[in-house]
Amino acid sequence: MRIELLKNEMIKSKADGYLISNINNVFYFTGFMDVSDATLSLIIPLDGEPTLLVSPLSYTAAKDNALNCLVNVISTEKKIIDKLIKKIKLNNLKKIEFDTLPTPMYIELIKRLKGVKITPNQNSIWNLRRIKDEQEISFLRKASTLADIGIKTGIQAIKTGVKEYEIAAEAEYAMRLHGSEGTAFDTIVASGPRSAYPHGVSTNRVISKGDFVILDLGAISSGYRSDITRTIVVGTPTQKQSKMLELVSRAHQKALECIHTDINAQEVDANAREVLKSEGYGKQFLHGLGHGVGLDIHEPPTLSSRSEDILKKGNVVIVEPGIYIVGFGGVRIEDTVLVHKNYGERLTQALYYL
Ligand SMILES: [Mn+2]
Repeated sequence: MRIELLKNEMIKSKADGYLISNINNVFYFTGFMDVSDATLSLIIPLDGEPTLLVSPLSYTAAKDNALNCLVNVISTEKKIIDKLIKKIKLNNLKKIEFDTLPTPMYIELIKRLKGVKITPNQNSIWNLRRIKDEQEISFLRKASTLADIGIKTGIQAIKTGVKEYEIAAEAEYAMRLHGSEGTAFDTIVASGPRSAYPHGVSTNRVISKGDFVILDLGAISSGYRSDITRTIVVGTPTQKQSKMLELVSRAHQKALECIHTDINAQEVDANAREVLKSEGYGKQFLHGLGHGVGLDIHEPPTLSSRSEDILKKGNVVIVEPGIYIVGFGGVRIEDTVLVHKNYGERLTQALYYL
């Protein structure tokens, strides 16, 4: 079914073949997930059966799990290229599109396939992947529930004297215990002045009274990723801290209220940004409002001031406004959100303040 939809995209761009090397794309079209550093290739001729080329170590798993394609075992990268060239010639393909290719492979293909046009076209696949179907939405719901468990557990572990990585460990363990296939990305526990780093990772810094603590994490379910951030203050917040928390939650709420089908992503960003700007914190909101999520943690559509995307029913996006003050600290509130016709539904549901 998904392969047929990709073939429709190929017809639109006048391609007669599509070459996939990204493991998440292979999973999307065949249901087979290879290891993250796998060299593999799925070739889809417009007329003809798709063939998946995998390494000997992945062969049995691919045979058992890959649907809608033949599976061939290929022992080296050189042999993948030889086999691809054979298939391309056999099917007489003249315009092949691809998602991504290792540079040596691309150069080799160009060199040996004179007269064949080989061009990147990721949009064909993103046009499909950016709209989630019912099954994908159920996996994203599960991943979001697991992230809620992680955030609650992590927040309970926050107290003075504890190290950031200990909080990350507790949160990750809880998600794993409830069935997460891993973490959606490296868990961030950024405390004190480090909370002003938007990508703060987790260090051995010891939590102390008065710290902001940003906890940003995600889970994986059936390959699909979730993302949530909560910020807390250890002890009683100062007036400035309370103000920052309140503003960011208002910006977050504002974004959720305006999300619906056919709104420009740019407008959602602008609405949330305006809340922070109006109180003098516009410059401290360092990044875009958010991005799509699914098998990858960053996908289209993008919610930012430069985005040309338009939201559609079935998009799943991250909404993550924040304020970052160098040397002082930061606040971010983030949820994974499903776009409906008339509203945005929070799939991650932990309370803003716990
Ligand atoms: Mn996040």
